[in-house]
Amino acid sequence: MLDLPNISRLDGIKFENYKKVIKIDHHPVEEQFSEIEYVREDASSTCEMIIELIENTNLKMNKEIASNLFLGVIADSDRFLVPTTTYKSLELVSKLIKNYNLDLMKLYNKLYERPLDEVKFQSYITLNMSITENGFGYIKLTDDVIKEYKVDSSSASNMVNNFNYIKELYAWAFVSYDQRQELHKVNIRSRGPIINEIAMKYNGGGHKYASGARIKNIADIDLLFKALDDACKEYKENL
Ligand SMILES: [Mn+2]
Repeated sequence: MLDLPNISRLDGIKFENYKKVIKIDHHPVEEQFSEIEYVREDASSTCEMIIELIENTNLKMNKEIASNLFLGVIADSDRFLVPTTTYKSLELVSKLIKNYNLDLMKLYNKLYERPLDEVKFQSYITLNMSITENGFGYIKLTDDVIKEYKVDSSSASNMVNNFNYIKELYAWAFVSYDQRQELHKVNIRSRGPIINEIAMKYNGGGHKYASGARIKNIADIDLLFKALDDACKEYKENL
């Protein structure tokens, strides 16, 4: 299990089907769910931990593995924008690029190319997001809108990082409905207020500035928004 602080955030596979589980993660510890847990909160990405692990053991590395780990570091550290980024993160990646002659252009194209519909959907969010006077931005994305822009509900989650460094925003949350699991998925980001403690109260959690929550009862969404808005207010007052 990679990059996962609690089982409730696991998607797609059944945990019970596996005899042995190893967790490698860089989120603040929330629960222990496997025999071996290797967690380092100071790592900017989970893949950075794996690169180091391979370097210090006789585990194998080749160009394909190096390429995938490179993509993992870039995606998970949000291009080295997360506050846990250090010279070490860049050094580990730098060695991969050198030793395996990675074609960055090709890899970035693979990671960042996206359909025009998704870009239009991002514009829709920008135009329709509500922003409070305390600097909290939020939007509830309905199935109709998601259908209209021909994206899926996970596209909304992927887009949340693109709203960083907006002057009027300290924290922002996007909500979409997950039909399969019958719950509302909330993706939250911040560039000031601590949000993971708030998200943990709503079946979620994550990093200080990047968290998620899963909500069954629709009334809880407004309670979560209120708590996030209060956190923005407090942050703004102490700037
Ligand atoms: Mn991560």
